[in-house]
Amino acid sequence: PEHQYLDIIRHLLEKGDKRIDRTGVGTLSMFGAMMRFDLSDGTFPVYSTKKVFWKTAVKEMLWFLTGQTNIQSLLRENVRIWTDWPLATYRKATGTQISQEEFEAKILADDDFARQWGDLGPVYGKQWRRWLGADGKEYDQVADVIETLRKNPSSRRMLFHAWNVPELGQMALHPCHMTYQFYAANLNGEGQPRLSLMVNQRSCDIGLGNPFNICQQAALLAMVAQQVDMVPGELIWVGGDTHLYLDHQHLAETVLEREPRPFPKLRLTRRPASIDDYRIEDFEVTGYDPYPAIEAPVAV
Ligand code: THF
Repeated sequence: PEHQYLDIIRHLLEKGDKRIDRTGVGTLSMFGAMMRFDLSDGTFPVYSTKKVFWKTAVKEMLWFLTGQTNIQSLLRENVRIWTDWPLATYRKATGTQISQEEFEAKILADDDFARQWGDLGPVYGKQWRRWLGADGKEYDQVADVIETLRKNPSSRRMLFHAWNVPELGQMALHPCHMTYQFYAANLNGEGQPRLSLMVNQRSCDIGLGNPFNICQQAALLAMVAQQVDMVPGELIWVGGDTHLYLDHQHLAETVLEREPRPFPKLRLTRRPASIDDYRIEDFEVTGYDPYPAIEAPVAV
């Protein structure tokens, strides 16, 4: 199953279209990629060919689910993957060369500073949980999907979306993983229904972002399935502009030299009362045996 990931990387190295992207770093790019992971036996798709910090990725997903968009709450969980964007804004606005550590310390210590400089705008969490309609109402798309899964699980309308066109300009970054669509099967059969999730991602950093996205999306599927008394089925991931940053070629070559090991297993250790009540301690991952981590810079 991890071969799907390695095949995309190999394809990008061999046939990727070389271009200069928004960040100026440059990429090898392809359009249209798909991976499918069968999670029905408890598989947790965390790649082995480089160490993936799956707890950080799952914490990011839990942060999306809170509806928050300020990096302060992420930093409290010691997740630093979103700092670069507010940091770049702060440096540009103030003309100072404050270090990342110093900036993060200020965000943590000073709520006013965090309000002014730590917010990413109406990114994922806001759109998922509090999409502001033209009617002035806020829409909780995640709660709606869960309700539909309980009441009408054969529905073809079970999805949430982050691409809120009028608000794109206020976001620190346009949504990369955009739509999350759910599908329930085996509704009349023996045993529990099987819940699958398809994610559409318009833009994918295959070296850094994708390993995070895949395991956090599997974690989301596990949580939603548990909440609606189903078992996880498949995670289907579809990528639009799928690219390898030119400064990630060492990462690409290293993972291709490594023989993938079996995926670990995920077990949720309790059944929280709602989708809002999960904590990182609820995720028990066994059998994860990765090769060493590979450092790579993130393009901002
Ligand atoms: N921008 C770019 N260029 N790539 C991305 O993957 C990306 N994201 C989010 C928003 N913009 C993006 C940010 N997500 C790491 C992982 C995910 C990120 C950003 C950075 C990262 O540096 N991971 C390292 C270290 C992890 C750690 O320090 O805990 C790693 O080795 O995995 C895609 O959603």
